[in-house]
Amino acid sequence: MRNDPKRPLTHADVTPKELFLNRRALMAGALAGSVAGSGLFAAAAVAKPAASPYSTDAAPNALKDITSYNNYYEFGFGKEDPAQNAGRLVTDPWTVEIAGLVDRPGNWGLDDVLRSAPAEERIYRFRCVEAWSMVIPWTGFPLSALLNRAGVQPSAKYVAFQTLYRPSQMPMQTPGSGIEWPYVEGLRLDEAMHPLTILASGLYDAPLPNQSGAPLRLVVPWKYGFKSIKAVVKITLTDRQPPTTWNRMQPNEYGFYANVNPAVDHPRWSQATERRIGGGLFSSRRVPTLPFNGYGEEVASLYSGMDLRANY
Ligand SMILES: Nc1nc2c(c(=O)[nH]1)N[C@H]1C(S)=C(S)[C@@H](COP(=O)(O)O)O[C@H]1N2
Ligand SMILES: [Mo]
Repeated sequence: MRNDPKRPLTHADVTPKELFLNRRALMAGALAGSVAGSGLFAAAAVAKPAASPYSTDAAPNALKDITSYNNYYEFGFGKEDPAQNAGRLVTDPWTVEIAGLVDRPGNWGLDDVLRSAPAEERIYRFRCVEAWSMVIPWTGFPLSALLNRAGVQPSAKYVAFQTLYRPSQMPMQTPGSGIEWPYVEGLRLDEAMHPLTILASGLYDAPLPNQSGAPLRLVVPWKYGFKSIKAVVKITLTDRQPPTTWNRMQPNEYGFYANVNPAVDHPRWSQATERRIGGGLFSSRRVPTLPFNGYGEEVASLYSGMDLRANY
């Protein structure tokens, strides 16, 4: 599903030009009034990121779709709740603790985290387990670059991720919500090191909006959306498969792997097709769901010999 690596597309190629130029003008205005970060790549989220051969050539959803239809249970269970409520979250300063089986554990400031690699634009298909999908132009860098800087020890087998726990700004983080906070996720180490796996800090060349997981979220495009944990504050290298929020809540419906798989239905609905969000006249059109969300060429080998029905 890759494009020709000799000339990777950016969303400028597939976005109506007028919209794109407008956005650039807005961005320039916003930039003029703000102070860019100080590190080598610290301005990553606001500078024009490099195009990537890993981008799909499918047309990205409009920024409005991407930022008004969200799952972010810390801010409410409705799709419109995050856009309404996430604005109150304070994302600066931000620290990511890197812990566990690494040579250099500690608290890393966001600027330092973003300095791990130059920012790239990654236009990825995004498939929620609820059978809707979008195409999203992230700005990010490979998680592997950060893990390599932290120095992964040979005994590490998994990577655990944790979202911020701050009930004063995340109103659903209460004991009565039915969810055990903070939201946690995990990947096998080889999944975490795969070049498609990114930490995203931006969207459409601008810093990530709060409802999208600012200031830093994971994006794993071949897995159901719930694996792509938002507002990451802790990354732990471990030798044991870590607990994950949705698996803990409904283990028979949501597995640890959660690879997009049209052949394995959710107990309550089919996963064979998906509803592509947005598109005006074409809204609500259903398209076939692809194995590994269309990234099989890149990632299927990670699971050779595994029963993908048992390891859902
Ligand atoms: N911390 C946190 N991360 C989260 C979630 C959440 O509720 N809390 N929802 C997940 C789910 S179910 C999906 S589909 C995606 C949605 O990402 P989006 O709102 O940017 O499309 O975020 C995932 N990451
Ligand atoms: Mo989801």
